[in-house]
Amino acid sequence: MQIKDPKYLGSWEKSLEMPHTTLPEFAFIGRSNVGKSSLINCVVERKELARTSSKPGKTQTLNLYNIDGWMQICDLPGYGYAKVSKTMRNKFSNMIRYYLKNRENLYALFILVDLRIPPQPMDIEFINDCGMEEIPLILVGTKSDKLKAPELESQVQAIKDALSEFWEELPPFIISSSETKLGRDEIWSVITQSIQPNQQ
Ligand SMILES: Nc1nc2c(ncn2[C@@H]2O[C@H](COP(=O)(O)OP(=O)(O)O)[C@@H](O)[C@H]2O)c(=O)[nH]1
Ligand SMILES: [Mg+2]
Repeated sequence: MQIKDPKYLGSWEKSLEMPHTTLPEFAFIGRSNVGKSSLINCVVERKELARTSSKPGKTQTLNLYNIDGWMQICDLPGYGYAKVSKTMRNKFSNMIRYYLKNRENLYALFILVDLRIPPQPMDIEFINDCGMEEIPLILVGTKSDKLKAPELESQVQAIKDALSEFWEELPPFIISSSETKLGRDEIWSVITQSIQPNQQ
């Protein structure tokens, strides 16, 4: 995918106030520090479109990007960062829940999980909740460059095992790295396929 002109449209605290559009939108979410900003930058091939930060929990808004006029990316706040107060966490989850339930042009949600650590209950819970809500989702394992092949395989399996209690058929799983660009093409093919399922 050639990206010509990705644009940051702005940040919103309420999804209701986000600009309405019929352009297909794809959202990205994960725990703080999972590598979400890095992955979005990797996907759109820009170094600093989504700001990467070493300070977890900084992103507290819904950030919107228009990609070459044909689709949008929504960068959702990281869920469950421990150093944010409980009220803030609730506010985040309400904001996220509202967006996911009401954004009419949302095509699919990419849920990022860190491959370096064992499956986190918070991630599993969030993934299961989205499943209950029937939100089309794609799991993306991040930072795969940090693992050797056997470790990678067992981590992916551990995540799948943790989910299989709940899921009859698991959602698609993409292994990614913003360092090596692994998974980038697969993410684009999921996006284009979900916009035009009958093409190719
Ligand atoms: N090795 C490696 N580090 C990564 C990767 N993606 C992100 N990181 C690092 O993980 C930290 C958090 O990344 P960031 O994109 O800001 O995470 P966010 O909080 O989810 O937006 C930063 O120090 C990144 O450099 C990756 O694919 N490989
Ligand atoms: Mg970020």
